[in-house]
Formats: sequence, structure tokens, C-alpha cells
Amino acid sequence: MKKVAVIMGSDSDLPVVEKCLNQLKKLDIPYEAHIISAHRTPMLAHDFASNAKANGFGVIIAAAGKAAHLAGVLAAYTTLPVIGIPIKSSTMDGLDSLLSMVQMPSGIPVATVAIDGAQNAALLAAQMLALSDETLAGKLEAFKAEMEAGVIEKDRKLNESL
Ligand code: RP5
Repeated sequence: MKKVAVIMGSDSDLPVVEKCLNQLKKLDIPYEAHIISAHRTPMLAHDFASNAKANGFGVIIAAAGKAAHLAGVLAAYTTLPVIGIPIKSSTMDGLDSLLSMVQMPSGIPVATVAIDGAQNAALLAAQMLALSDETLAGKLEAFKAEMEAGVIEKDRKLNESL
């Protein structure tokens, strides 16, 4: 299976990004996590994205906050799908990150999930990889069935207590 690259702009993004890493682990998806900043290490961002496909990655997930250009910059240098996680920043509740990430110019798509939507980024990456991996597709089916059963159980408990 191809690897997922999980890139964060700063170690301060890690508490949110951990939810993404945990979900990838649960699905047995191989990944690498790195701190690369579009602004503080632009050459590294260029080199990583340019070589990501040749280095065995199938999807790139990029988490960044504030002026969150990381996902867009990585997407500029690769044809791999890039998923962006806008991180909730201290001053604008993540709206700054969301808009920086989601408003990409035509030609360079970034699939942006919700503010701090790290688990969904992992699931979306998994769904992309599952297009060519039946075992992973089965795990995603099981995940959905488990979620459904969980909600039905909560409904049963709610109505028991009413
Ligand atoms: C962004 O700036 C990072 O992704 C992070 O969310 C934010 C703040 O970074 P630090 O100043 O905490 O390193 O580039």
C-alpha cells in the first residue's frame, strides 16, 4: 500500500494532528509524519512535495494554522491528492486557517476538511487509497457499520431512559 504523508507546519499543530495519526494507525495505513513549514522551510516543502510520489506516498495530508499556506504550496509541487486540515488558531478561531487553505486558485486543488478535522483527513486519505485496496475498503465498511451500530445503541439507551 502507498504511504500517507502527514505534514504539519509546526509542532504546535501536533495535538490536533495526533487524531489523524491515530486513525491511520487504526486502519493499519503506513504513514510518515513531518514538521515542514511553507514559510520557515520553503525549500524543504518544495523538495518533499516534488519527490513524494517517487518516495512511495499516495496522499499528502497537510495541517497548518493562521496564514495556512502549507497545503497549497505542497499541492503546487505534486499531482498527488492533498488534503488540508485548517488548525484552529488562537485569535480567529481557525477561520483564518480555513480561508487560507480552502480558497485555492483553479488548477491546484486542496481537499480541505473542517477546522481541526484531523480524523476526517485520515478517513478521506483512507478512502482514496481504498480505491485500489480491497482490504482497506473492507475496513472502512466495518468502520461505518460500527458507527451506525453506536448511534442505534445510543438511541436505544435514550429511549430506555425517557
Ligand atoms: C503555522 O503557524 C503552523 O502550522 C501553526 O499552526 C502556526 C503557529 O506556529 P508556531 O508559531 O506555533 O510554530 O505555520
